[in-house]
Formats: sequence, C-alpha cells, structure tokens
Amino acid sequence: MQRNRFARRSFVACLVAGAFGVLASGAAQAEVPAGYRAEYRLSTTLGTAFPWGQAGERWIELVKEKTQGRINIKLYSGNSLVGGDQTREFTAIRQGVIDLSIGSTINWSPQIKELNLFSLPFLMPDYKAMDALTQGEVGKELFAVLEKRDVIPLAWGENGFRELSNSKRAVAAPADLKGLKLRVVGSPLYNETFTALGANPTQMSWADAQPALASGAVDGQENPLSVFVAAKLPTVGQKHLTLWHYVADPLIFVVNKNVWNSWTPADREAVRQAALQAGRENVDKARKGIAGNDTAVLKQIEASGVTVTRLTAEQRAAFVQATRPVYDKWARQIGADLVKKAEAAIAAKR
Ligand code: X2X
Repeated sequence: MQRNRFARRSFVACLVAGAFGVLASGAAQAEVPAGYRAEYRLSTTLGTAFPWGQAGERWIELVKEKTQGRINIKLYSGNSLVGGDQTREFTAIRQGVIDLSIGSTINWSPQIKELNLFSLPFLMPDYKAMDALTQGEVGKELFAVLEKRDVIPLAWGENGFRELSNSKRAVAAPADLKGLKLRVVGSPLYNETFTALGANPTQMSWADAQPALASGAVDGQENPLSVFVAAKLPTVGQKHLTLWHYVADPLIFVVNKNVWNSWTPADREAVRQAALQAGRENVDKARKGIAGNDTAVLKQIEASGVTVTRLTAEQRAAFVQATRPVYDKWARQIGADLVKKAEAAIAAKR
C-alpha cells in the first residue's frame, strides 16, 4: 500500500515535470524577439467563402509556419476594422489600425490615384494583359508608389475581371444600360464610366450592396464571376450576366511600414515569401473555372438559369467607344506616362 502510494506520487511528479519540459521547450522554440506583438490584424473585404478571404487564411498559415509561430495574424474580413467601408481601408493601414491587408486596387484608388489604372475601361482585354501589368515594370512602379505612402507591398493576387449583372434585361449594347440602377464601389471613375454608358450608378460598400440588390433598390452590379457565384447573386435576382471584361481588380498583399520595420530581416523575408506563395495560389483559384479551357463556373452559372451574354467584337467596340472620353480624362489623372507604359506592355503581349 505504502509503496503503491509512493509509486503513484512519483508517477504524478514525472507527469508534472514532463509537462513543464514540453512547455519550456515550446517556449524556447517560439522565442519572440522584443517589440513583437502577440497578434497582428489582417484586413480583407471578402471572407473565406471567396478566393480573396481564402488567400488571407493561407497567408496567415504560411507566415505562422515560416516564422515558427513568431508572427501570429488574425483575419478581419468584411473590412470590419473600418466599419465595412472598404474605401477607408488604405488610410487605416497607414494609421496602423490595420497591420496587414490584402486589398483591391479599386478600394485603395481613392487614396492612390495610380491604382485607377486597372479601372480604365477596356484597357486590359485578357489575363495576359493583366499579367503584363502586375508582373512587369508597371507593377514595380505601382509598388514604389505604395512604398512612398508608408505601406510595404509584397505580392499580387487577384479578385478578377469584373462582369456586369442585373435583374432587368440582357445587356449587349450601351443602349441596354439606359436607366439601369447599378451599384459601384471606389473612385469617381466608376460613376463616370457608367454615366457615359447611360446607366444610373450609385456608390456603396459591398456590405450595403447585397441588401440593396435583394430589395431591388439597385438593379445590378459588377464583380468577378467568383464573387457572383460565391455570393449567390442569382438568388437576389441577378439573372442577366454580360461577359465584357471591362476592368479587372488585382489584389495587393501589404504590411504597415512600422510593423514591417519591427520584424527581423529573416522574418520579413518569411512574410514576403508567404505572401508570394499565397498570391500565386490566389491567382490560380480566382481563375479556376473561368479562364482558358476550364469554364466549369460559367457552366454552373448558365445551369442556374442566368442568361449569359458574350459580346462580339463589334458589340464590344460600341462600349469602348462610349467610354473613351472617360478613359482619356482619367489617363491624364492617373499619369499619362504610366498609362502609356501600361498600353505598351499590353501591346507587346499581343
Ligand atoms: O465591393 C466589391 O465589389 C468588391 C468585393 O469586388 C471589392 O472589394 C472591390
């Protein structure tokens, strides 16, 4: 009995010692340099039902892995750190309210006029054109602009080519847009583009857009197909879809400059490599079922009873012509040199 009790006691002592050992070695493994915070905040607009939010999850996971847990990040989707107002996100990153973000060029364009480049109507005809910009000199120049604004850009991702949907009728010509109430987001460039086409644009956040579509307060919207599907827009009356590829929004992975500077060079490199990998995976995901020979997503949309209108070259030309004055005006605002460089980079891929 006595011996038994003793044996039991020493067994418990062993367990306790063992547990301390694990804790001690765990702490040694994740030794966190001075100045690191327990948690950093990553902002996105869309959540984990979308490729965009999934990119956030993936970046977080890869950073944790590559820094052995020294850098822990939490995802705040729905732009919840700025009350859902995606056009305030960039300012909040600069102010340090947000530590990291994967943001759309559209949402940051009110503060960074150069990012309106991707919203110039019909600048980029296809994915090759988009890649020519983000993966080339133009992309580097845009990153330099961000860096001058205290935000460290690390990698490109993708929301996608933005296609037009509405609840009223098929749209194959500018005249079909006449009087349609369309939700748009971001810079005044969108208002001017849709006004030039005869539509009635109204600016609102994504959070407000979904109830506005459901109640019929607006007739239509423009977003990439991955968003159209994951947000189930056909269930809120969006029965007519026009594939016109008029603009696309890449995503940019960034870190607030002070946060960046608080990390060791090795951890900065780990965060950068994680962003590059998550960005590549995000681009693949954003194009899946939409691009090239894989049109599974389009088939799914058509099967759900949505009319899909594909423009002929002639029909597309009518939209290009109607929006040309807006293009020219905004090219000057964005910077004539940058736009010329972009046009040349696209032309070189044709
Ligand atoms: O609000 C939109 O339309 C969205 C989700 O695509 C962006 O954040 C630009």
